[in-house]
Amino acid sequence: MKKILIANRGEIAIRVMQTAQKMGIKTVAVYSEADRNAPHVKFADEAVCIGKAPSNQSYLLGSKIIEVAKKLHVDGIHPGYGFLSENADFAEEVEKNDLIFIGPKSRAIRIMGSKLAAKDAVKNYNIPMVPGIDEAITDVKKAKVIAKEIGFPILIKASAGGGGKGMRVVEDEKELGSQMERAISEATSAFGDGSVFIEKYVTSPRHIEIQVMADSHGNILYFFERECSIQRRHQKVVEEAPSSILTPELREEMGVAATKVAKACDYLGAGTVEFLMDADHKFYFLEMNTRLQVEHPVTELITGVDLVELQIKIARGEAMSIKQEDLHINGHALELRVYAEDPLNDFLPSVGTLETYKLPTGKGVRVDNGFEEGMEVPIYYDPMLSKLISYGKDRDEAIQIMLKAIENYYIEGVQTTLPFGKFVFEHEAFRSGNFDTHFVKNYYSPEVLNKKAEEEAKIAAELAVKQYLQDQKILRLPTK
Ligand code: MV4
Repeated sequence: MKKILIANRGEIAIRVMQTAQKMGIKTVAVYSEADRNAPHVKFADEAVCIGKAPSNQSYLLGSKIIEVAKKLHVDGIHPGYGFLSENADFAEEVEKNDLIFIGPKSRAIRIMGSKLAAKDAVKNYNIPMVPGIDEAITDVKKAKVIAKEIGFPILIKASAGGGGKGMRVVEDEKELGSQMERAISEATSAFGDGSVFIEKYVTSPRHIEIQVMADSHGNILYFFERECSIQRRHQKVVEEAPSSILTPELREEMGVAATKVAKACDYLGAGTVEFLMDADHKFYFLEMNTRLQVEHPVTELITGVDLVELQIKIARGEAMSIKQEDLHINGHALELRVYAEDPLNDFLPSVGTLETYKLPTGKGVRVDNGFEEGMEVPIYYDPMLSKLISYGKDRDEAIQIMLKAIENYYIEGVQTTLPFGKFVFEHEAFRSGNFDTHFVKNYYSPEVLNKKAEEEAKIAAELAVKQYLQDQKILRLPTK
């Protein structure tokens, strides 16, 4: 592979290009009219404008991107995350045009894109699953029988669902009929597929996912877990590796289960197997994400492996040279997603120009960034500015480094999730490791953030007064 095209923008496009560069591979960026001066365009060896700002007229135009790739004699396409990364038709089209899709085969993408197909694929592999059914259901009477068997509360899920869309918690039998109707109509309008199924509702789960890598020679490795329970409305905000609640035994059990899921769909490349973990530390397979994930850096830091490099080698047909026994967890890593969103105003996108934009640096600090000072934050795309990542010898050190890095990250012109991150990393529940997916809902409100800011301002003011009085004393000395 001599040249690859990155079908993405922002930090992930740059992240992928950095590794390509390191491997001596030339890079091609694609961009929309809104991204003409974006850092990912400047970073690439070549760059081609593919359309107007809205993503359905640019970054989602699969055929256009393939056309560019062929014209520039590209060997492979890296899709990043989001956009076309989990589009099975695109992956197939790429291969049909004699280009390499740096990712799994379209068949695996298709299977894992449907929760029911995924359940079906893994059913002979002895993977722990939440009690429930593995086929679409429309008959309320049947649903009632099943729900009683499973026991309330139950959860209705859309097979084609993602990001919590089409999910309905049902507390008791009399709500079941109406909730099922709603779930089916929501799924139909959102995904064009009204298939829903029923699972036992795990009330206070943690979200723990396993990174896997599979090559074309039959090797499948797991790169341990990421804890992603700190999320807000299905949007992750803080991730870490390792999880503070896994024992070595549990870690191995989940790792092996994850590799079996990969095997079940004949997986290739980087993938993530999501599990729920209940209060008794029992884990259940949820779904598999068939892409490189936003939070992959925390895994890179604790394993010392460049996952993008491995993706590219696998796509070239190489066998992984590492063995499972070679992989170990070293230290602890945290990630904060820095969004241009206002934590004091319901996390609404905060648009504007980055008047000041200075990244923190130092030992144990990594920033995967897609922006620079003076740039506007486009309204057309996900408002994530960067990922602030810290690495320490243990969790406490990683938290300290993260807090310092937040303090040394200077952004003016837009509101960001930096203060929210500070709130999380200072919170007792986070520090103790005793939290679940309800963390944000349970502990966060704009008031607590305001109150904290007020207290800190007060302390700062007191310190300033003290210093002033000190200075006065010193100044007076000579006149004595
Ligand atoms: C669940 C669950 C509880 N019980 N399934 C949310 C999105 C989709 N990936 C699956 N999700 C959940 N499935 C059962 N049987 C709770 C969630 C859930 C969740 C999962 C992971 C991270 C954050 C979450 C927030 C709310 C609900």
